[in-house]
Amino acid sequence: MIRTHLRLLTLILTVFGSVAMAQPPAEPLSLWYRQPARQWVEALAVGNGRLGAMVFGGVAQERIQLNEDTLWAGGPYDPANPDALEAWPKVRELIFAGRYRDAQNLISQKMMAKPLTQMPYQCVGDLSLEFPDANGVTDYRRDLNLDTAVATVAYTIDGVRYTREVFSSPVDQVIVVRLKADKPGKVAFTAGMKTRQKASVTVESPNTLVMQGVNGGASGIAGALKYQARVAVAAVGGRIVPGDGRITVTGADSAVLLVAAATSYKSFKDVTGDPEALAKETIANAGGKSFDALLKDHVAAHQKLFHRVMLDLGTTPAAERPTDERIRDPNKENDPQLAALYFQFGRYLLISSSRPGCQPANLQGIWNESMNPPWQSKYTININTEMNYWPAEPTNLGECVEPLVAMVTDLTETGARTAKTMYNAGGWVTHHNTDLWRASAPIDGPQWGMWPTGGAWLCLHLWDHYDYSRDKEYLARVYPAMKGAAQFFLDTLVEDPNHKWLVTCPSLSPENPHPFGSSVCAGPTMDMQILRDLFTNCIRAAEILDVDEEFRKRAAATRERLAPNQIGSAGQLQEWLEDWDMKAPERHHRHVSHLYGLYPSDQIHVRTTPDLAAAVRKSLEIRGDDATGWGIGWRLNLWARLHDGEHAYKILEMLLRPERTYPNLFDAHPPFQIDGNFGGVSGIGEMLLQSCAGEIDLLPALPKAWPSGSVQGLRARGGFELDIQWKNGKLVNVTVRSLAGGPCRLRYGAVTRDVNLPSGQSAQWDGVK
Ligand code: FUC
Repeated sequence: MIRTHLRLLTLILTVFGSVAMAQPPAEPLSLWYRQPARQWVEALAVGNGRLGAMVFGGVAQERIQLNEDTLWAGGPYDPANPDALEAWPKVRELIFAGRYRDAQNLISQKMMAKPLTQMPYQCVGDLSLEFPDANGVTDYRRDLNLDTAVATVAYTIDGVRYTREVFSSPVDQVIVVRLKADKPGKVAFTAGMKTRQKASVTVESPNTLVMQGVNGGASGIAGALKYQARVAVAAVGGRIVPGDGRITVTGADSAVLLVAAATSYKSFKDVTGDPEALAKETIANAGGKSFDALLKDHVAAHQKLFHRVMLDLGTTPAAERPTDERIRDPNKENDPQLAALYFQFGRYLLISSSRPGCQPANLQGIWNESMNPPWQSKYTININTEMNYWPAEPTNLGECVEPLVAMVTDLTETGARTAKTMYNAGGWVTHHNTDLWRASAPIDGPQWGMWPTGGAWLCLHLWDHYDYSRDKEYLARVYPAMKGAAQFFLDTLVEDPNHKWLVTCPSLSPENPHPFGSSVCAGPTMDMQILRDLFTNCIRAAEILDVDEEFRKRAAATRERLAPNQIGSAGQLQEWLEDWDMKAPERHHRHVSHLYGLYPSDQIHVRTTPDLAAAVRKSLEIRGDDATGWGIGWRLNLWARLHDGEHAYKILEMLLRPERTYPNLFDAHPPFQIDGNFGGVSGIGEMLLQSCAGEIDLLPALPKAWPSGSVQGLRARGGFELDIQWKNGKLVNVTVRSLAGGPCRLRYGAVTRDVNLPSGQSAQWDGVK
């Protein structure tokens, strides 16, 4: 209704005004703008998990910046430092003697990776399209339709309506660009490519641009990859004229460009692929299909995942405005649809950056224009990579976890080498980062890198994928990786002389300095929580698979001896073994690592451990609400888990402000880092449904700002799918469908309902009794 009125108003203004103003796109799940992107964080992202593009939408010149997810610097390498083994006992002695700075210095000299930094994720380059007609533009709009995963640019010049559509097909493995005009013979442009890689651009007559190159080295590791990108141009009507590194089209009715790219990367230890053959074959296959068929297959593959969850938080007139205006000004008008759009945009990003068979979503997903991006756009696994995958299971995108599982499987190999070389331990270990080559040794410097618990945290995702699907064959496949992660700690945990608990050492509470001139310490709270989960999940898995009785006993006995969660003198949850929190130099630190126990874990829960939950609340209050993008994202999930909907909403509003969200809805750390987008999605999900501590909690943190709404298709542990509807702040109805068969307990406030459903069946509840 509101939409119709506004359209009418715009139409009247258009007719009586001098310049035609673009109207909002028909699909409400769209990002849209009235001007081309001037900077990268205004451009629109498309991706098929492997091939990414940023579409700028210029009128005189289109820039389509390209990525391929295996184009990183370097080649296979092993950074584990053999000097570590000898230094390790000494480091432990220094830490237990309270000589933290000395320990840090020794780690710096003897235990860090060689080289000290990992390899950067890089870009392929740009496809540029230059257009002869660019003056007198009216009615300009560019948009990204999240429902179809197509970016569109449209404008009028001299009465001719020009349209440009771009999508990255997961089916045909090409980026497709179609240019058309609503009058015959009006499509004309020159296509070219450029890059900062060591590469050449040539034309293969009659119609193909070929960029051919090699990746660079970094930190002394030589580049070992070849790559190739090909752009095949086809036109209806008109002429295609090949030139020197450029292809010109004139007088066409429409044109379609197919972009393929590949590298020689086969795995972290094998770079013998043939990018030319791959790119050629891909273009040949896609070229055999019509544009309509390419589009239809692309949309179907996207919607198979995207359509599983629908979210309605209400719509106000603010939803008609261009996306950049809504972000710039989110608080002036009540705009609940912006949160729904952000939620679905995050799901769109996960689908577009992490499909089975691809690399996992890195710090920027797959979208990066730089040769040495911030933090190399790697996999930072002391929060960022995990946060990328927080929404995967609850928002019904379980398939998107596959690349992460595959990466963990690789890490069991490289991490076993690191465990042996550095610690002479069994199992496998990964420190706070990894890259395309699955490097697993501590990097950057002891105060960030000397943290052995990254791989153990990743294993939570392996377990969660089982817990949400109850797929036992899958569990059998990933169990060895989980067991290997646990094995490393069974071999390396040490008794702390003070309390006689078993602790990690050396380690740190991610990146947060304690009061003694370092962050290096023994047994930080987060490590203990992660290991408690790891051992618990290994034991559960071994029981389900009926294997490894001895190992189970050992894991259980070790778990009992881990340092417990402790409440400190300020009533806070202690971040370290000792009560150092109030003396630590960075009290408002962005990381909230020790609160892992509340989220993503459920060791701490408002219902089952109220005292510890109150201590988490205290810690959060001390830390403060403001942080980097992902720091805010984590706080959002934590406040939701504390069942404080108003506080969670306040944090969500902070995330949606221009300081934390760019015009193209990418999260601003700043700079762009995709984890905040994903943390935002899971946080919105946690406000509506929580599946933890043995129950499915409905609307546990519903804010007043969303009085009525509905969500369909959220997932819960045990293999359940739920549709929830609420009105005036109260649950109206929930439908729970069982996908795996078995019991669950639904909770709405103080009321619970036990349901036991055979697979494929559903039940309804109104939350009253
Ligand atoms: C961690 C964070 C930084 C940044 C980097 C990629 O080191 O502390 O804020 O997100 O990862």
